[in-house]
Amino acid sequence: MSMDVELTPAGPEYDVIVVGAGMGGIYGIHRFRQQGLSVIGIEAASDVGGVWFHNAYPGARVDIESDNYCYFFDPELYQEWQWSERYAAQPEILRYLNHVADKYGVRDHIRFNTRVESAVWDAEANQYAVTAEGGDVLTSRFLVMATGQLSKARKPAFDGIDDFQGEWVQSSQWRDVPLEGKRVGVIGTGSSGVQAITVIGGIAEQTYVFQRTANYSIPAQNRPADSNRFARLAAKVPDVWDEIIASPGGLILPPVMGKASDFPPEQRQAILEERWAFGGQSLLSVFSDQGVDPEVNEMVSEFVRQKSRKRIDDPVLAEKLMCTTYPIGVRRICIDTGYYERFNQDNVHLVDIREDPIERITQTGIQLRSGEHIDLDTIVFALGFNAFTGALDNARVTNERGRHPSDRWARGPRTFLGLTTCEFPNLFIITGPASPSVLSNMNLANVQHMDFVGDLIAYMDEHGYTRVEPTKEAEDAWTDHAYAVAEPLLRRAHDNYMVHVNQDDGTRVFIPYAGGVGQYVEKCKEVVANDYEGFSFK
Ligand code: FAD
Ligand code: N01
Repeated sequence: MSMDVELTPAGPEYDVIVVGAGMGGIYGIHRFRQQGLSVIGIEAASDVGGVWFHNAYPGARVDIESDNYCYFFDPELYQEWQWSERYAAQPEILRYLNHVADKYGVRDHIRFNTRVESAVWDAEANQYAVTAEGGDVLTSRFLVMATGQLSKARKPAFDGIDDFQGEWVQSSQWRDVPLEGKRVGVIGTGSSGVQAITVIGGIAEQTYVFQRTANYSIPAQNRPADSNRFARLAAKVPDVWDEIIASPGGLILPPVMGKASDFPPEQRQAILEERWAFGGQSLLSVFSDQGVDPEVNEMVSEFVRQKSRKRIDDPVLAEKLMCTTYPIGVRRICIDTGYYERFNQDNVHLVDIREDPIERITQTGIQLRSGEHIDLDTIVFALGFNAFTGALDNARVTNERGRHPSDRWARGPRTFLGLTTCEFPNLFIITGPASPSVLSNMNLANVQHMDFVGDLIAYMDEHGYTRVEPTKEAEDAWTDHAYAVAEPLLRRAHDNYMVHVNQDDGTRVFIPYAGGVGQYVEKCKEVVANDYEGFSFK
């Protein structure tokens, strides 16, 4: 097959088309090429990086330690890139991803500035016909959707937005907008908002934070990277990979301590203090029962609130910033580098839009329901994503019956291993629903999925198979298992982008796989060891 990336209307044939050139796509293209497959990547953006290309808002950085959130497949790569900070910021991560793309010659195999508009399975030819923006059609035996679970931004849909005469921007599609000396409004206080506000609050003349739901935010305890730790990890890269891939979240964290009731109150407090000092995600898994027992969870939540209140000078304001509407860990926790302290500045203002909602955007700012008007030069929307299905739906993957994957998912996603779904042969949805996905280190999640797909294609080629899809039994069993694992979790009971709610009867489906990375990887290994049990081949 031709490796020529110049496309003709008829389209050359590829073994694999990889849609998306984020962390997953970059690795997938390299991995598949390494095993001798012909591959083309198609990316809507002008360059590699995915999330780290698009989310270039001030303050964007990782929420897990950078020496875990990177590639381990080549020890030389690991050893030659020393992160400057414990939690690297977006520009450094984007530089790293560019470095990886260059080192492995990935960029030459990507068609940039090209959005996939549809991908239709041709059952007779056993191939996908992928229509790119502009009308070019490319065909491939396998379709790998590395389009990201958090890549389709939730659009701002406020009345009057078109009237605004200042500039507005979405955190997830960042472009430079005037901030210095300006009155800036930020709407949204999830991880993106918290990070952006922390930095914008130090740049803008006035910053207005429009908060609908207060979240928990924990200091990252960011600092320059520890060179001794780096040397230790770099000396044993494959072992570190083995360790993180067997862990619950796909990263090195202090261990879960057991049930809270195993410890007397003063020891519990001491453990929590230790975790606070460690920082970041570590407070989410202190006690084994904090995700299922409301009382234990409230003890951890209140510990975090007490610590957070002390960061804010004004006690009334502090209460408004405290999360009291859901238990800690139910949503992905915000990890910050000075968020609450920004509110101690006279020029950073909290606007509680739960109390006084946004009525409309005007020519000159934001009008609240009470009639109050806030004059603004710039508005930043950090409203989150149409997670899991947003980007997949946009690419209009279509089977021979004219259906799209999420047509089958009206009552919650149904997949085998969060990677494949019935009726869609040769389609792989990377870090998809019912895989650890957004609950884990997503670099690892991407790499593990791409390796699984690469091995599966090699197995098919060895056996002369041209078509693979999961059996209905395997999909049902995996979906049931994923639902059962999530059943006792507090997080299933609270609305957020990880929960699918059936409107007719209120049943709730927790979308990512909550059994942990280690358990998930064991299941994948078992499937492979049993000759890809759960898949049907032709
Ligand atoms: P993405 O990086 O989302 O890449 C998908 C690519 O597909 C994009 O470039 C997009 O343009 C392209 N694309 C989509 N649709 C099409 C189409 N139809 N045609 C062509 N191209 C298309 N995870 C962590 O584990 N730790 C973190 O610290 C962390 N921080 C994050 C910070 C932010 C601001 C965000 C938004 C997410 C963060 N995540 C984090 C989650 C993040 O999604 C993953 O870590 C990871 O970067 C995802 O990589 P990906 O390759 O799967 O997808
Ligand atoms: O999105 P979110 P995010 N009017 O959905 C508010 C990853 N990530 O981009 O809670 C007013 O969490 C909404 O309010 P409410 C990480 O996985 C990681 O921040 O619905 N407000 C909420 O405050 C994360 O989980 C990092 O009441 C509206 C906010 O917008 C995921 O990405 C950094 C509104 C959305 O929060 C998503 O995070 C960034 C409306 N109409 C992202 N609509 C790291 O730290 C929505 N909101 C690594």
